[in-house]
Amino acid sequence: MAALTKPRTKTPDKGQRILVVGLGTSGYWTARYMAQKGAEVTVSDSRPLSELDARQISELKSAGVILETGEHGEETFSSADLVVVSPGVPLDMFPLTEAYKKRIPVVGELELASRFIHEPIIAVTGSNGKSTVTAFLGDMLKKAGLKVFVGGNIGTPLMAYAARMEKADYLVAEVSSFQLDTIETFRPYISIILNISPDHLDRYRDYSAYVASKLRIFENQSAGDYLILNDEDPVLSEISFSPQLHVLRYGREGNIRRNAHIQRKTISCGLKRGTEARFSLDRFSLPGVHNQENLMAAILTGQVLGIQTHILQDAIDTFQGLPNRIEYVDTLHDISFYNDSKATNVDAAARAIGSFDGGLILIAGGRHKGADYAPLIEAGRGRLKGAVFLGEATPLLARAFEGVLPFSSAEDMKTAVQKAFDMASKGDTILLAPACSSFDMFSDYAQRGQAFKTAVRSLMETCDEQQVNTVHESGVVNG
Ligand code: UMA
Ligand code: ADP
Repeated sequence: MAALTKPRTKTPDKGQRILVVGLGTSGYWTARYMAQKGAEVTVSDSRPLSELDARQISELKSAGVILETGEHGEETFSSADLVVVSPGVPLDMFPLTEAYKKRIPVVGELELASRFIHEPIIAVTGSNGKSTVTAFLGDMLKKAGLKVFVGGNIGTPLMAYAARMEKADYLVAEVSSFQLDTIETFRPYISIILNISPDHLDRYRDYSAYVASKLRIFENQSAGDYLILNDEDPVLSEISFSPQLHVLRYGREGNIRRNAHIQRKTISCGLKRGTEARFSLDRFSLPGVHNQENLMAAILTGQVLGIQTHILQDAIDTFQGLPNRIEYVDTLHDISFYNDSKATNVDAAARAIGSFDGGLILIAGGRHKGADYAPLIEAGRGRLKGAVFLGEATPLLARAFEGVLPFSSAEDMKTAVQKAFDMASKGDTILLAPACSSFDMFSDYAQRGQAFKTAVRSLMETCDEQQVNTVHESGVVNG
């Protein structure tokens, strides 16, 4: 990946030529706000005009924004004073490389937005669990009577908050590695790193480059700021930090340096030794140990903000989770269906598998992201009894599962659900946990999750009692 130029970027002056690369939601809000601020804004998107949002195009044109569509022009990049890239734009893409050569500052939407935001930011990163924790924090802060903006990678860019001149008490921002690649001064009040495991290896040079990107979340934090991290994560537990930073650590097992741990369905959590409060997990509705880990990060955040223990407990008791994350769909003839379409990497899918006791049929596959599938087999020992693969990653998954357990492949989601059902017996669970991105067959993970739910519904309409009696018993994963 090309190195980013480091000269400090100024916030826009009147007439400053700002090039916004990509017209998704990040690009739209950036172009809109920068034009409003008096900059000369150009938006460049590689997609043809016909594929872009007509309403946004007309609004931006009225605001004087120049549009370049269908390709990125070299001259457009080399004549800008500042280039603002959308997170999905690869940083080694031509002609962005020409901007680096000319030492034109290149930043991302998150970086630029944060320069206009004066309220404290709680930033959540990690390979998995970001959206769940971000949404939980949003609910928790609202329960505490605080005004909160919830955005970033979860959906609404921080630039929208800046442009709309909102005034929240806190911003809760889900932050991706793509966004962290293009920060310079972004400084959260509280940073949370939930875990780091292989992901996006199709974009990064190697795993260490991806890890380095995640760790940038705290690079500008200093005295008075907080970093909350998962102390059981092999990467995170080994890092040393500036003594000015308040570092709070959590893990399932308790130890002397951890501020939070779990014991018999109770989380014990405190900013200082001897001040721990206890939180019951009896009414926490999210499945899996990983969600209990997520909760520790969120409770520590609540304690930093001084939120009362009974409000934190209420947030735990009432949070319903997000769709497409080990979401219960339905049960047909005593066979349950769960949708974890958001398990777009191997660790998330392995954690989903590990959340069930046994009798599990896995539906996995999609666009391969470069990771090894062996952890799925490890998590599946004693749990998985079969699998159905679909999408581009099918041959790679088949190679990994060969000789380990029965599997088949499917052309589409409807067939995958039918084949999984054919493998299942009463009491079993069918779990969609793809371990891959969805972009080979769907527009995103949500559409893939919807396709799964639709396939389950259609199976329910067509299936009769007869079918379930004909299914055979398969063995569980062995060896
Ligand atoms: N484009 C170009 N040139 C390129 C590549 C893309 O012009 O070389 C254009 C595309 O044609 C498209 C636009 O860029 O029109 C899309 O930009 P984008 O992909 O950055 O999309 P946004 O709509 O701005 O969404 C981004 C995040 N997308 C990505 O990181 C890929 C959204 O996260 C995020 O919600 C949003 O900003 C608000 O912050 C999505 C995501 O998949 C959900 N994130 C990844 C993940 O969670 O794993 C990191
Ligand atoms: P992200 O925004 O990081 O993608 P989500 O909350 O959307 O995170 O969850 C994505 C996937 O990761 C889901 O399959 C979910 O079940 C799983 N997951 C959630 N928390 C964790 C965690 N702490 N460790 C591993 N997987 C997790």
